[in-house]
Amino acid sequence: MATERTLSIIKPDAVAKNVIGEIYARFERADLKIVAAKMVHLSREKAEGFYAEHKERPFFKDLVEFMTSGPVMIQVLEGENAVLKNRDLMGATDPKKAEPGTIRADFASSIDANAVHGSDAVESAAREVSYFFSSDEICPR
Ligand code: RTP
Ligand code: MG
Repeated sequence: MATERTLSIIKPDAVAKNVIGEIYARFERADLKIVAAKMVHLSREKAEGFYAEHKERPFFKDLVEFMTSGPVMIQVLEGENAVLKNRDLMGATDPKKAEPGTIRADFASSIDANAVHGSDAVESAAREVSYFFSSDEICPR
């Protein structure tokens, strides 16, 4: 297995619930290292650009509205198989369908307010990491 990087976002609902540390602890327990992090209140333009692949979907407007409703915590996770490992920790998009013990099962309240984002492939991870971080903001260790 290869060392990978993936982009993770703790969404406004989970930041508002004050569970950043609890979610970080899950990353650490799974041997994912946080190699970059920033808290940001996304602008509409930045959120629309991030979710551009979904711009024709019926939920796009609500998604952008939600992602700009409060600050988010954005991090780059590094480790073996990081992309899939983070998706497993997150659980299904709809928290009602998420496995018990996953981040979304434990902290999300709806398919919109679903606590976290994680890149879905190595290719999208590279694009998403560079969308938010310059190379000098990433600290491999
Ligand atoms: P994410 O990109 O946020 O990690 O979530 P995901 O891969 O599990 O889901 P994706 O299909 O990429 O959708 C992005 C976000 O859009 C919202 N969504 N709403 N109402 C709906 O049917 C619906 N479908 C997706 C979710 O908040 C999802 O996280
Ligand atoms: Mg996605």
